[in-house]
Amino acid sequence: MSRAFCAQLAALALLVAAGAQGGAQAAATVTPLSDGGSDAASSLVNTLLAAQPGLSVVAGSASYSGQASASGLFSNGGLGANGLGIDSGVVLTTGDARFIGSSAAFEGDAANQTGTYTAGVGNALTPNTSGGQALLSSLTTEPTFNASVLSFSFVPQYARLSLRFVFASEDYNDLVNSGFPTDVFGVFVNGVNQALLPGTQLGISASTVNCGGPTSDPAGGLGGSCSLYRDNAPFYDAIDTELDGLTVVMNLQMTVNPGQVNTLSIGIADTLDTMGDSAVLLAAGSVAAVPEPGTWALMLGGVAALGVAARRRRA
Ligand SMILES: [Ca+2]
Ligand SMILES: [Ca+2]
Ligand SMILES: [Ca+2]
Repeated sequence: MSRAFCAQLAALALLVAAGAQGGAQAAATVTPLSDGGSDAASSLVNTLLAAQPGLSVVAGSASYSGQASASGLFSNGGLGANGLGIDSGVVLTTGDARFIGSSAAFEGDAANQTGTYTAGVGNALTPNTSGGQALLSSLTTEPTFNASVLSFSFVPQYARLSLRFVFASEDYNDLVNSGFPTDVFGVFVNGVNQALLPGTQLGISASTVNCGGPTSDPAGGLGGSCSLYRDNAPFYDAIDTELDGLTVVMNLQMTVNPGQVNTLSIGIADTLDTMGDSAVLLAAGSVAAVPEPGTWALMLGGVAALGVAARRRRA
């Protein structure tokens, strides 16, 4: 190995280390669904399930409704200051899923573009032509379009189901406080949306999670939601994604019926028109049925007691 090549390797190692510490970081990599069939839906569901999910998926129940290119798997999302907050998992969008991986260069609608960009992933995207969907339409008085919905049925051992996600949208900040409707997103347990702004009955969207919009006090934001919001205004490149605004990582805890068949549907849709796409990032391994808090306390008490016993053995 030549000395010059060694120096190049060392420089590369330094660059990699800088990236790992939250400096420069490549955008997320997206693998869109090859088709919208049941095998593809199962692969998404299996990605979401924890190693010990505390539930059994009903065989053949996984289904995906929407355009194949709108959803898929992602990796390298990034956990640092300019990352998405979730490193890998499932992405559902109202456009072409790959648009989340481009840099924040476009204010407009990359996936339903009509023009050609000078460079970048925007030129390779597939326009989304899928329609709306009833579950998502239940969240708005407006018509829905480009809906992407992943569903499956399961029998949980416990009464609570967990899911970690980040909602993100090109509706930020143009439509916030504008009077125009924003895109809808829901996590439905047996048909009822559980993805609500904490302490409210409001669904999570650009309208409900923000720090005020173009025409309002920047210190605003509904119900203190500003603390849940990460701004990514175009051209500033604060976060390495095309999406103009994101929620922080949301830890959803949902009530389910233990020992019975439940259905989970996770979906997102454009409202009013197909423009200004939105996305939801679902964390790999974050779906699990978990015991009630009281049971957790007992389990943790048990773990602590084991720790004490171990220390006594070592002493
Ligand atoms: Ca954008
Ligand atoms: Ca769209
Ligand atoms: Ca939209």
